[in-house]
Amino acid sequence: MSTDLPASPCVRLRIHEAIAVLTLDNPPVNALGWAVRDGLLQGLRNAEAHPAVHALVIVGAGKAFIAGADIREFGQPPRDPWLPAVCNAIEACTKPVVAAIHGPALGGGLEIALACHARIAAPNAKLGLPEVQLGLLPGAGGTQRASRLIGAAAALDLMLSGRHVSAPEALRLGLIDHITTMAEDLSAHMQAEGIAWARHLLAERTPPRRTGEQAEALADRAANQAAIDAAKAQASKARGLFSPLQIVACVQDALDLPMAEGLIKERERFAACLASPQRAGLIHAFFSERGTAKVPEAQQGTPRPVQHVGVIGGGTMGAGIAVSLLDAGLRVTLIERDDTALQAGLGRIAKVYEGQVAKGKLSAEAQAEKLGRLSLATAYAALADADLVIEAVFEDLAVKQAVFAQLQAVCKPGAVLATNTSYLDIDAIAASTTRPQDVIGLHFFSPANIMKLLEIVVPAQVSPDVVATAFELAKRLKKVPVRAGVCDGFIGNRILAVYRTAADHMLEDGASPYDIDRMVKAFGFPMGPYEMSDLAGGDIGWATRKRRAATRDPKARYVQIADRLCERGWFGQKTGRGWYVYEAGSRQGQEDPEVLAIVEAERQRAGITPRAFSTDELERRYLAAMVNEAAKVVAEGIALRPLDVDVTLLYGYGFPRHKGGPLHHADQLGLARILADIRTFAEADPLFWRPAPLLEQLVAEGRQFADLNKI
Ligand code: T1G
Ligand code: NAD
Repeated sequence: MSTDLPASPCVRLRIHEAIAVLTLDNPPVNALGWAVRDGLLQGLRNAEAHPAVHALVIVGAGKAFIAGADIREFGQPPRDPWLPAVCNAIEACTKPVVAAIHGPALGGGLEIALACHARIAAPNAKLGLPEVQLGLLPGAGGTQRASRLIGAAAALDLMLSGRHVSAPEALRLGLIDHITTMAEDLSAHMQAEGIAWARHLLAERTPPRRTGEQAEALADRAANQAAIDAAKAQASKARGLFSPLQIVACVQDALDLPMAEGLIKERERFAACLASPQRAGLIHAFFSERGTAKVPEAQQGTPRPVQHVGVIGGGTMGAGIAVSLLDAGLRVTLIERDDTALQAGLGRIAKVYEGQVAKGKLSAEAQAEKLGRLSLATAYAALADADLVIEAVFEDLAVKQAVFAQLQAVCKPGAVLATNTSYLDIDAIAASTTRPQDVIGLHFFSPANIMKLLEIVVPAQVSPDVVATAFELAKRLKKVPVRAGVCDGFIGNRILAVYRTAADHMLEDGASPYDIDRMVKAFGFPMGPYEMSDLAGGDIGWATRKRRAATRDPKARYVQIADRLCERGWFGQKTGRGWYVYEAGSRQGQEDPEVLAIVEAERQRAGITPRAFSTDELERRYLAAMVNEAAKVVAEGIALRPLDVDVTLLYGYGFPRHKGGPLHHADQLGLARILADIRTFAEADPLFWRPAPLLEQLVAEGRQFADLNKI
């Protein structure tokens, strides 16, 4: 027999024969927004005071336990009750409280569970403290309770990696006490399992076991201190990230201080993280990467079924794309020009899996299963029943149009025809076929089986179904999709070309390529433009510059330094030298005085007297060029919103995630300052530094790029 007690919009309270069940119901992930916190605290108080209640169970409705604090509330004025107060009330409850977990129990969600006196989980549970990924730390007692329950090493691993652990690992760690069976309606199932576990505790007369009072895991002081010292050393290397070191300091407190004091210190450090611009940048990245898939065509179109995918060209990209498709469980047919090239393509694919097996990341059975779904052919007829084909042949319009001519002849009606071109005009490729409505751009990034970004390039005549199919495919490949319009270089490569040109201008005007790379790395990128060129191969950029020579504005400044290196065959890592010199087999480049000599000679040829650049000026010019071109890309609709540019640079070009992307960062710096910089730089080069009208408009109206990010 069960009785309902007064509840709140997001929290139901029902008594089942002496066991009170608090069900959190705040779709989609039961985030702990104000109403949930308030309802939970009220419910807890009501149940604790109710004479017929002997124990409590907390469970989530729907597919999740609790995915944490409501991230949308950060940066808003805080409202009582605060989550720490709710957790402390649960822990202090005089009656046993059981957390019955299914699906995600993350951040504040796991902190709620840690404050409970017992935790049981379904086999699909995912537990974690991922706050570091948002520039925060577990600020509702998580740093103190997790350390006391599982020890410093395990707690630090969870909090510094932000990874989600499975139920079996959580049991091994001591995060949970029991794993239940699986069921269709897991919320109802976990309610029943929770009630059973509470009855078991009552039968055992087990008093509430308060995590904050646990001491065993921290008993071995030396071992815990060693773990903290190791984590501190690691966190100090985290390229300027703020919250990791705060997390380590909290765990040190857990080892040194009584619980109450540790909680106070945790709150102080949480507030410091909250105030850090890194929090805003990382939360912007969190919601932006979830926003890029919200495109008009996703509403208008219906994805077509995709099971069999053809890949034309088994080179660097074709092979990586094939691996990505096989990893997603799809059937793949690889087409190459001839058997030799086909075997080379197969070799590239097989090499990826051999590497994974060798590292123990893939079993031989799984390797065989994936390769079992791969077919090879030189005849396009093999694609007659393909649902989708991705072309990744040489970057030459005529070669690609010839491929599409063959595809339109053999592929079934409704098959999606995609190109992986980096720069070419996809409208021209589509127009060369009789089925332009089926042609789309799927621009993967190298290595295609690793890089998460996928630019989905939407030509003029494509049908919404085909765009919807592309976004559905991106989800299956676990890629972060960004919708892009057709232009030279789409979103990412177009903006890259401009900030790279700004770097070349600074280089010719007196800056060292090595200082520029150092500045870019200090800013937070994994590498600078010249290191990046050496990694990707200077010959690719050279081919692009040659292709563009015919249409380049004769009035535009053109720096020839890179051409001088390419004329010498100095393409970078693949030739042992480029902007840097590479010892055989090493990817670590050494600065090259011969390159500096070539630069100096080019300055003389161009009649330029070199001048000094401060690191600040290098950074301001590099960023201003990026933001100015990005504003043009948004204004032209090549990118739907500024967040699409941010996600593209974050996932495809190494823009530091804690800065949120170039346009979020520009808002943080102040658009007026950036526009003023551009106008200053334009005095010497008005053509390159023509301010983007959108940037001028936003500054004039006192608005930001963020105002254009309506999802
Ligand atoms: N707050 C607000 N919205 C959230 C949310 C959250 N915590 N988690 C998810 N959403 C939204 C998301 O934006 C999307 O919305 C929808 O839910 C589905 O999410 C005090 C400080 C849980 C593993 O970091 O990792 O607690 O786009 O598309 O792939 O110490 O969401 O549909 O409008 O990602 O199935 C810590 C964040 C918070 C977990 C589900 N918690 N979430 O993945 O769906 S900080 C987190 C996730 C904290 C305390 C601290 C994932 C997921 P929309 P989704 P999914
Ligand atoms: P690649 O030279 O490594 O591979 C191209 C492959 O296509 C070769 O194996 C070649 O044999 C094959 N091929 C050529 N013509 C063919 C035809 N008619 N039929 C079947 N196969 C044919 O080149 P890549 O680096 O893989 O680039 C492929 C495409 O991907 C290009 O459009 C390029 O711009 C684009 N892309 C490259 C990168 C990158 O970083 N390399 C990144 C994104 C996109």
